[in-house]
Amino acid sequence: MKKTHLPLLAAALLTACAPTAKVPATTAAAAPTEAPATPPAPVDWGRQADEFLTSYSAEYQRLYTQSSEAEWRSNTRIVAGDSTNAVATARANEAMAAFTGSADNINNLRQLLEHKDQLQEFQIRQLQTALYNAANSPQTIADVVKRRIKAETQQTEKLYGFDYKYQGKSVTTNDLDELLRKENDPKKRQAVWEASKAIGPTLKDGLLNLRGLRNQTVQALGYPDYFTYQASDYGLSREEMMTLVRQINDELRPLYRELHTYARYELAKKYKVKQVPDYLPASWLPNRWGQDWSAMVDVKGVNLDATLAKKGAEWQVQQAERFYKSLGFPALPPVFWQKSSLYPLPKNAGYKKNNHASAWHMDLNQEVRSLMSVEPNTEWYETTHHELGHIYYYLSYANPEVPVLLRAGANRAYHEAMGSLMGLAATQKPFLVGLGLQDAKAKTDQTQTLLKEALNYVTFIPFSSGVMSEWENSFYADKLPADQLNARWWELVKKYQGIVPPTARGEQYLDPATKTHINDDPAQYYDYALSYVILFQLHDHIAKKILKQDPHATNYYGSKEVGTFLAEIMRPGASKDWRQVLKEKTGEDLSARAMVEYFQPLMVYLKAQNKGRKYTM
Ligand code: X8Z
Ligand code: ZN
Repeated sequence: MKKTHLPLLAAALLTACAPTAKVPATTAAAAPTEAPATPPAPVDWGRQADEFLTSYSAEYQRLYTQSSEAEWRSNTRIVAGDSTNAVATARANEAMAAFTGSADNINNLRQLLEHKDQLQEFQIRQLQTALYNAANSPQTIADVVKRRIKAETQQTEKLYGFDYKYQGKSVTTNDLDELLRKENDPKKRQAVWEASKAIGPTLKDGLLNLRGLRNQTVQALGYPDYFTYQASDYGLSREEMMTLVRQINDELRPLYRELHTYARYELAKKYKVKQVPDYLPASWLPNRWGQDWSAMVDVKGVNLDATLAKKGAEWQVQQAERFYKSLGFPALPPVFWQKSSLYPLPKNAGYKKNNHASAWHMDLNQEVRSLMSVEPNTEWYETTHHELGHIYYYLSYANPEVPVLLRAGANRAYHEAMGSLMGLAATQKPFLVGLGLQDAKAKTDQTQTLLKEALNYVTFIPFSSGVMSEWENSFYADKLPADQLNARWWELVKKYQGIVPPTARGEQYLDPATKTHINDDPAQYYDYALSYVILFQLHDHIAKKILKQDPHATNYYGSKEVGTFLAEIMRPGASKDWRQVLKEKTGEDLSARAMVEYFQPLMVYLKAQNKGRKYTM
């Protein structure tokens, strides 16, 4: 989850743009008998827009900051049975909704946008953003918006207040993830996997309620459903977005098919199962949703986990900052270190916090924080780089050139791509050797390294562009019936990931809801699929054109040129068209070409490994 778009809403009537202030030039013209009247000045729409935006943005930023503060508390201090934070958060979000969704603001925005021909592009962009924000909180249906806000706050509390149990003891999601990476006994693995899904049913009523409220909210401003609303942020229709993610999935499918076959046989061997299953049991994979299988493979001569364990959790965050600094980015502001919540809570804390990593732009200016539960291992090492990508994106566009309303990524996927790119770069051998994190003399097998990467990045695509996007599209746009939620999920998991549950999962479960985004980052998961595609496009360009290195073996560390390249993408925020940014910076349109090319050498190896094996997808 990224906290870039908080619900936007609120209500100041901006006199400069009140309808009365916009007297069309022609209506005041008739006074023929009077002494020579000075001709009425035509309305200066550019100036009207400026005045409106100045006043709107100031109030927006103020309310956004209050909402962030309240949300931060709601996500970092979840006390069972205590509704103090929930009440305060609902209040702050309602205030914001009352402003961004006010009838006056909507009218003013629409009126100004009727005069696009007289406005500048960056004004139009801001007005459109404000109108997009209004659609999440239209005050014409204030009671629905209020109920949505309350329901979202309650869902967050349930989601992150849940007490996971394994073998009778309370465990964290970090504990469950670690067990899924390391446990070798298939029976125990199944129990761990089932423990990780126990939260699902507790979220069902809330999620169904939220579907209705989210759809109803955006319908008031003419969006047919919430999925369409989210896709429109890219300038795409729902159909166009689905076509795009299906195409990405198709392009990676041949490689995924090889990985799937390989994994079935290798894992059957590992778990000493004689009959190789046609579909992978979900509990065999080292991740709760089968979205990242990289822990399956250890590359000889590389043991990043062991290296990181020795360094400790704090070192990882500091190291990620050092990497960004080496490219020319500034040190993180002191407030980041003072106010972030970076590590797991002590067992006896007496409260819980959001267990999923996020980055927060508290005031749309220089106050940034991250919420993580960092432990020293490869997964958190990458996640730390990912979150700092968001943070440096925030800091980059929070500059006087970028108005508050355009302080966002070129699109949401760019925001996700930056830090993931740095995470990839920070695991490549020349980088690790350069920093003394890997023995320069150790021979490492390049194919195994590439396999491990594919098990991370390629396996993610059918999950993100397939399962998650298709399920949310069904859920919000196709009004998936309430008694088919889990059946649809597993139908998609089988079709796209080739994975099946270890035992039947009826409608008494709600496995999609175990993915935090389904609850609190709704109808946007394709952002991550697109971000991987963009990430490989950027990486390809950086490796070949800037560093003149093999994309499989780069070392970005210390390259100011790489830093400049990335900063130039981040600094303008959302003030440029995202397609144009990609074209200008890489010479390419959005495409999986670079990602497919990167993993192409693996195809030969996997085909050889899989020779004589049965393919099932
Ligand atoms: O949710 C995230 C980030 C949010 S800022 C940690 N990610 C996706 C996930 O965990 O499912 C990063 C990649 C995929
Ligand atoms: Zn993110």
